[in-house]
Order: sequence, then C-alpha cells, then structure tokens
Amino acid sequence: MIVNTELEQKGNLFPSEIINYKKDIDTLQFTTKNNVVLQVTVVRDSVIRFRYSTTGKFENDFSYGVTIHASRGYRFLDVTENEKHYIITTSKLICKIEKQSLQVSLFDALDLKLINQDEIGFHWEESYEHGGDIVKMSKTCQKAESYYGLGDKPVDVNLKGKRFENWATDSYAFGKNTDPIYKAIPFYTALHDNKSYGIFFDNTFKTSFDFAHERRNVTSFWAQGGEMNYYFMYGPKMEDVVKNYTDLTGKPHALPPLWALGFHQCKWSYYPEANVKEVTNTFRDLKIPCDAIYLDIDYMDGFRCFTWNKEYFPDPKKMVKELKDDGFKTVVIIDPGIKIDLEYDVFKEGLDKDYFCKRADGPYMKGKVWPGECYFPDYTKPEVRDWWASLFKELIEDIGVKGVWNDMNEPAVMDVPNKSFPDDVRHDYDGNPCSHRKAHNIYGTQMARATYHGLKKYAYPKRPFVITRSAYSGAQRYTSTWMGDNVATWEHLSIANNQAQRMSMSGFSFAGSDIGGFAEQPHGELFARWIQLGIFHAFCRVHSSGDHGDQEPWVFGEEITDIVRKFVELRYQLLPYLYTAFWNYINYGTPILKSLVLYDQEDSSTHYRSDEFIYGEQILVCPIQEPNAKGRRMYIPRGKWYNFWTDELVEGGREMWVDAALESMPIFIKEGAVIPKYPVQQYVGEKKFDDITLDVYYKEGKESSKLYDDAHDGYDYKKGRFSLRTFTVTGKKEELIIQQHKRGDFNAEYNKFQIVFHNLPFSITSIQIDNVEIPIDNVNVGKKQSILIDKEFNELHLIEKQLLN
Ligand code: MIG
Repeated sequence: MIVNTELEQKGNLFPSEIINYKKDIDTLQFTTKNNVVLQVTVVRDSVIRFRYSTTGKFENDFSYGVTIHASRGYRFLDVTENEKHYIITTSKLICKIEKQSLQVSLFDALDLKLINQDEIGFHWEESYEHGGDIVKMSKTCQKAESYYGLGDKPVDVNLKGKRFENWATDSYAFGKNTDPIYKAIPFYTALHDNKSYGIFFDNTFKTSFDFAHERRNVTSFWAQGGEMNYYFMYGPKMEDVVKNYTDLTGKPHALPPLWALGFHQCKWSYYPEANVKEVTNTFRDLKIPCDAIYLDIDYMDGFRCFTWNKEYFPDPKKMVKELKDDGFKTVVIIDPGIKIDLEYDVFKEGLDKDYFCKRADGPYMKGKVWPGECYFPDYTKPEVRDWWASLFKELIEDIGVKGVWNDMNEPAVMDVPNKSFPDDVRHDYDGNPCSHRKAHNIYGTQMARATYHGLKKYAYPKRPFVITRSAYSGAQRYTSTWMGDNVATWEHLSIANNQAQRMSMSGFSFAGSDIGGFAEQPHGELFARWIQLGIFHAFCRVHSSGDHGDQEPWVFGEEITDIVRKFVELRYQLLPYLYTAFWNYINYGTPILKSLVLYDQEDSSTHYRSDEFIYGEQILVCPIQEPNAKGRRMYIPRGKWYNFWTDELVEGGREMWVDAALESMPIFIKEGAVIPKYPVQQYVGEKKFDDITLDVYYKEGKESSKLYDDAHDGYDYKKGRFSLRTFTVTGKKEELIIQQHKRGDFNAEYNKFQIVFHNLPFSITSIQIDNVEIPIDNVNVGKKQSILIDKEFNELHLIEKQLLN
C-alpha cells in the first residue's frame, strides 16, 4: 500500500456554490467555486443522469452498463432559475438544484410532490491509497420509504434497514445475508407515497449502498473510485421504473430458443459418456420432460477449455448428435482460466497475441484454478473478445453444442485470501486502461458477452444460449444466469425465491437457482418443493456438486418422482405463457417475475411481502418453504383469483390459508385470464399438435391476455414472422365474449384452440362464432365446458338464452 503521508487528511469534502452554468441541448453543466462540476443530462422525460467531477474535468464517457440501444429524447425541457435554485422541468419531472450547495431535489411534474431529495448530496473523500476519490451520495429517506432491487442479494425482498456492497465474489455455500456474492447490480427501486423511482449508480468500482441502516432517515451510496455517476428514473409505477432501467441497460438481444425455457439437468459432473446417456435415457423412460443436459469441467482434457477428455468422451460429435436425436441439447461449461501449457494451442495463441491480463509492472496475472496455474484473457479488450468468440467455432459449429455455461468469472482464483485478482492487475476496459479495482465487477459480463458473440455466430441461424455466474448491470443483454453455489436447505429455497424475484426486478429475468441446492443433498420433500418453485423461474435447472449423492428427479423414490413429473409437465404446458412473458420482457423490459409490491404498490400490505410473486401477468405463485406443510398462509393481492387446482374463486386483498399438500402448491389465476397451454411433450418440438388449449377464467367484466408465438428458434421473428394474439374477455351474467386481435404473419402449425371455460356461471344455450350461430352440440358439456374452434376466430360469443314462457 502506497500512502502519501505528506498529504493533508481532509476527510469529507463538499461542493461549494455554483458560479457558472451552461446548457448544451440536453446537457446542463454547473460549476462550483471549488471546481466541482455537476453535469445533468435529460435522457428521457422520466430519466435524468447526474454526473459529478471534483477536478473540473470528466473521464472519458464510457459505460459497459448502458446500451447504445437505450431510448433517448424528451417531449419537454425547460430550465429556469430563481434566487436559490436552477429548475429543470420535463414533462414528468422537476429537478431543483440548489445554488449554494449543489443539492438536488426531484418532484413529480404533475402533482408537484417531492420524490427524492439529497441529504448532504454529493460529497467525496480523496483516496490517499489509490488516487482519485471515494465518491459519495446521500439522500433523505422519506417517511415509510421502501427499497427493492440490487440483483442477487440473498435477503428478503424489501431492502430497508440494510447495507450492501457490490464486489463480485465466488461464494460457495453462501447464506442468508451473505454480502457480497456473485453479482454487482448497482440499481435499486424505491417507493413512498405511492410513487416509485429508481437509481442506477453506473460505477464498476466496489460500490456500497445503505438503505436507512446507519441513519434511519438517510439512504446513501458510494464507490471506492471512479465518478459519482447515476441515473434517476421515475415511474411513478414501479413497473415503469424497472422498464426504464431495463431499457437503459438493455433487454436481451434475442429471444431464447424455446428449448432453453424447458427443464435442464446438470451435475458436477456427468461423465463418462455412458453416464450422460444413462441420465438422459432415464428421463425418457420415466417420461419426465427435459431439454438440456450439462457437462461440467470433467468433460475437458485436464480442465483445458475447448478440449475434450477423449477417454470419457471418445467421440463428442457423435454423442452430441445422439443426444440431439433424443431431444437433448448439450450445454458445456467454459471457465476463464487458461492453463499455462505451451503444448496447448489456446494458451499458445493467447500468449502470442498478448491477450492475457498482466500485473501493474508487467508480468502476467497468474492464478490457480481447476487446471492448475492459469493466465486469464482480458475480456475488456475488444480484440480479445473477438478471439474468444472465435474459439467456439468447433464446439458449436462442428460438434453441435447448443449452449455454453460461463463459471468462475467473478473472476475466481483459488488459494488466495481475496479469492480473485490482486487490485493492481491491468485491463484495457475498451480503450480506457484501468486497474482491476475498476474492471473486477464487469469481468464476468465481458466474458459472457464474448461467449455470446461466439455462439451467435456459430450457432447461426439458431439462437445462442449462454449462462453466466457473475454479472454487472447490462449482462442480461447477452446471457441467462444462475445464483451460484447455494445449499440444500429450506432456508436456501426461500433465498432462491427472493433472489429470482430480485433479479427480475433488477432487469434480469432470465435467472434461476440450482434446484435442490448445490452443496449437500436435499431430502425428497425439499427437492419436490424446490422443483415447484423452480418451474416458475425463467431459467429452470437442477444442479448439484455431486459429492453428496445424486440429485436426479428419480433418486428420491416414486412419490417424489411423480410429483416432479407433474410439475415439470406443468412447466411444459405453460411454455407458451412463459414465452409470451419473455417476449414482453425483451420488448418492453417487463419483468417476468413481479414481487407483489411491483404488482400492486398502492396496497401497502405488499411492501414487505417476500414469498408470493406474480409469474408473467396473470399467475400468482407462492412456494411452500417449510417441511411437513399441508398448506400455508399467504397474501392474495387485490382482485379476484381462481385457485388453479380447484377453480375456487377467492377475493384478494387479504392473507389466507391455502391447502397445499406435497403434491400441490399455491397457484392462482387472475380472473378473466386466458392461459395458453401446450400438450405435454418430453422436449420442445417433440410433438406436432393440431390444437392448443386456452383456459378461460370467467370474469364479470373485462380482462385481456396475450399470446406470442413464432418459430421458437432462429431470427425470422425479427422480420415479422411472429404472431401476437390479444384475447379480450368480456363477461356478463348470462354472456361471455372473447375477442381476438392478431398481429404479425407467423402461422403456427396448430389450427385450433381448445377453449376451456372455467367457472361459467351459466349454461351455454347459444354460440356464435364471428356472428354465425353454430350448433350447440359442438360444446362438450361437463364440469368444464369447452369448445374446439379455428384459431383465427375474431369473436366467440356464448349466451344463455332465457326461455320465454
Ligand atoms: O470451484 O465447475 O458454481 O456450478 O459445478 C467450483 C464446478 C467450480 C462452481 C459453480 C458450479 C460448478 C463448479 N464450479
């Protein structure tokens, strides 16, 4: 540590009064007497960026977090000043900047109410150790304000009263409240007085957040270096805050192939080939649907990336093909550590081309990981990313691997106390050279990004599939993710539930946990309960460390196998529903999982709920998180909901007991919903079907639902080959109308919808399709009435005709 003791220890420093102001289109610049500059950029009417410099000069404006595709432009912008303030007004926000202190306050432009206000606001401390500043921001915590987001933090949904750090860390067997863990997502959403806003602190150094923990009325965030650079995003609806953040940091570049939304089976490790086949064959024998099988590090030759252990896997291409013929996509792990071995061509090439990270004074960054001593590519250099992408040619194009799993990319290093690179390691940072202190948190994302580009290129015309462990804001553009090395305990089941909700509300919906737990072995009951939760996560994979016993769905006895099958089948039935939610996510940034607070922020009972969540738009789920449960108490949000299993209609806005023995779990459907369902398949694309089911849940009133579809892989959907159907249900006492509106010119293989009516309060006596009366005997009358109808109908009208006599 180099400390210049000659320097004066100044402590916290603060901006003084503004002496200069200038405006350049959407960017305003305020300079204080002590040479602090605040740059305010109006990104959109509801998104304002604040950037501070303490030297009068800004760094090169470069961000890995913000996408070039982010929406920009505002409808209205006006700047005025009075004695005390500069006042910036957009159509959504009013931002006041105090001339004396540079303190900022933000108001709703419509009702003029306060949204957010600096406490001290921006201040800083000079960093004697590293140079530059420790940059700090403090805000007043408003009355009854709550906080959400921040990525993978393993805590309850509401962050109020807690303090966190963002420093991507390999965290084997982390626990509740362990901090930090694998990801660094410096974004949170706040809520008070029915107004929600978000703050994205786009700084890749180690960042910290304090949500009224140290001082009850103050929320603050700070970083160990770099700039105070944050985006303020206004809702007032929380869902719009999350959408704004997702727009800014990016939606996934493409829809996943539909198979990637199927069920995945993984273990450390399945080998040799015969063992892999035994597992996949058992899935088919027992008729448990599954789409993907994973190969962990033992498939490689001495853990050398892009090689195969030929003893375990003598003919990978043949095996991958046979698995494919049986409906399994092969996903393989690729780590960042490249074994130091002059006989190994990837290492040789990386060395020759100077692609590996180096220490500050020149030598290579050497670290021990699975292969032994390794060097590590500097993925923050565009040339290195291109090279890395090119390494996937053989795996993907020739061997036929369909997905790649990036692990250890925090980056993780073994046998060193800080578990990672030393701070002095140098990185290119896309032409903004810096030390590891700045590059650490985005290292994993840049690796996943390079991997994604490799898959995109060599899998073409199919869609790529990547999964990463570490991530910074924006990683969702390239990859899915999992939560790392959890443990087979009931507490971890609830952590997984909270993490998935939190990730989804942090712009990263394609996420899931190691189902059943990575470390230790679950009891059958825990495994079954975890499957029940996992089928409602966009990424659904069983994984375990393998050293505590097996974790395939059938190892816990027949009862558990049957329960697992039942729920995995449900996932496969609901695939069109999930795919539609995914489409909604990549188009609008709508989170696939919604904590109840995001679903209904006006209802203050939701602000501290952690267990229940909305899956997609219309399904309410609440996992059982305790042993021996026959059910549980849960909060049903406002509105009316159908119990999925019994069709019983319940009125929400209250907590209630819901029965859920082991073969069941609390699931509710919003009244008026139209839920699309596929027939059960063993893997995506196994069957061609003539019709799909639409479950219609009667409502007195109106509700609309969507169904998105396309070829389930490839890119034709980007050229208009998709179909987006909107079903509007209008229910009256003796009548039900379903209108369909279709957009896009994709024509699915199936021709008909089997429409199943739930809870119709009348018996059907007359049916009209597109205004033509059809014979009533087309309707199956039973407990559930249903009708088979051409998929291109415009309007279906069911009537109970009162007989006059
Ligand atoms: O040091 O590849 O989180 O999913 O199975 C452990 C072996 C390395 C950690 C990952 C885990 C994976 C394991 N890896």
